[in-house]
Amino acid sequence: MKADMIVGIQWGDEGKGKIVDLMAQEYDVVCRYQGGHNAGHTIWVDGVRYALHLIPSGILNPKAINVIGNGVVVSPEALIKEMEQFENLAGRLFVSDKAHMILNHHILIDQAKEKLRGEKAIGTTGRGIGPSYGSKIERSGHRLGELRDTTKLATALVEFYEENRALFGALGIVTPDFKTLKEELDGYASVLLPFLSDTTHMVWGLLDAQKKVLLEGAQGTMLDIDHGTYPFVTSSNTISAGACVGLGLNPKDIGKVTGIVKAYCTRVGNGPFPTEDFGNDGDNLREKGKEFGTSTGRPRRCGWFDAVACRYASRINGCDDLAIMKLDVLDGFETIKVCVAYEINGGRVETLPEDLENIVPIYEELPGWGSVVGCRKFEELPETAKAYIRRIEVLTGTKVGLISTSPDRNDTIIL
Ligand code: 2SA
Ligand code: MG
Repeated sequence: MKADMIVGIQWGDEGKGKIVDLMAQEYDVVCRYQGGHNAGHTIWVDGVRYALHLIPSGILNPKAINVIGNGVVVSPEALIKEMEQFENLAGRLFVSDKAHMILNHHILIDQAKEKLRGEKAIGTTGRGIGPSYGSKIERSGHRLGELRDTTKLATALVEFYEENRALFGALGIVTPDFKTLKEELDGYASVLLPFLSDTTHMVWGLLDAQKKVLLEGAQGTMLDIDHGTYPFVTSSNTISAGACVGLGLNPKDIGKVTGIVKAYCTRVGNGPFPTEDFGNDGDNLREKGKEFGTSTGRPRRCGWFDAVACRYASRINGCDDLAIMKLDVLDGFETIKVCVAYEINGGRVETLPEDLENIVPIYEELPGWGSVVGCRKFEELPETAKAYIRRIEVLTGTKVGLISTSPDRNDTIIL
């Protein structure tokens, strides 16, 4: 069996939560492969609110197995807090013992560095994501499996704090004493050790046993550490290829890839955003789309659909189709703009350049519509909304497989 995947196409917050929640009902296994608790979505089930940051969405399907792969950076504290929302996790949640930990100093360094960057701040979520991945790449990180020997781990950490005393001192980070550190790690170990396992062999086994596996991407393509708008990116490979590395799969294990896009664009944090609208349209999109971050509550920057960036993202992820989210947010706009190319130094460019800073989007204007709220069949959409969808398919070279017409799970058009 091959694993299917959903991946963010823009700058995160595309509405992956609704799709994964919808799809998780049909899958036996749901896996996360990158990012950490910088991701986040809220799911309502029978009037109860669940906030998910690290635990895959399959947790709301009582029959599904959930895997946090080696490519995820795990804050033991955040994971434990999230686990407290659920009962009977044994046998339903498995966490790779190779996943790197986000420890206190990573969070403090993340926040201190952002302050030092001043106007050049990336606008991180302040959750220690970058410093934890940094330690991993630099080979000084600590994996969850090390919680099996907390004396050894606490000793290594005290040594590490000592070695970096000058730097940490300048950042106002206090060296914890061995006893406090060991107690903290013992607390993590007592909850998490039963959930640690070799998730790579486990997922292979599940695929071989013909189980349906869903891979759940976090953030979006334009935030990819290699292929996004560096340095204004997150510290992981958010594109589909990241799933191979972050779970121990090979490219042949991957089946259908669905790219999730909003019918317009948003971005939270700093960095280039060609189609950002600073006027009324941007404000309208933010109000109507309730565009405020789930993890940090920050207002999102808003603008029009960028078909150039989407075509690039679709190619790099190998998208079989696109799911267009929040089409209803475009209700009531007289005209809807789509970016079809960029103007760079007076010339027209139709591919994504390395530097997105000094470009002017070239728009095509399409007629708007009254309302698409609650449409559940393509035929029910106003003609101008159908034309918008068809135009996106042509411009991005990717077919649209799903359209969301309200936050309700059922207000979804499957094509
Ligand atoms: P970090 O904290 O190091 O990852 O921040 C680096 C940049 O990445 C951005 N970032 C995000 N942008 C949008 N959504 C994010 N998470 C979603 C949420 C979850 C999702 O709803 O919170 O869609 O999967 C997210 N995470 C990181 C951040 O703003 C910085 O620009
Ligand atoms: Mg989100």
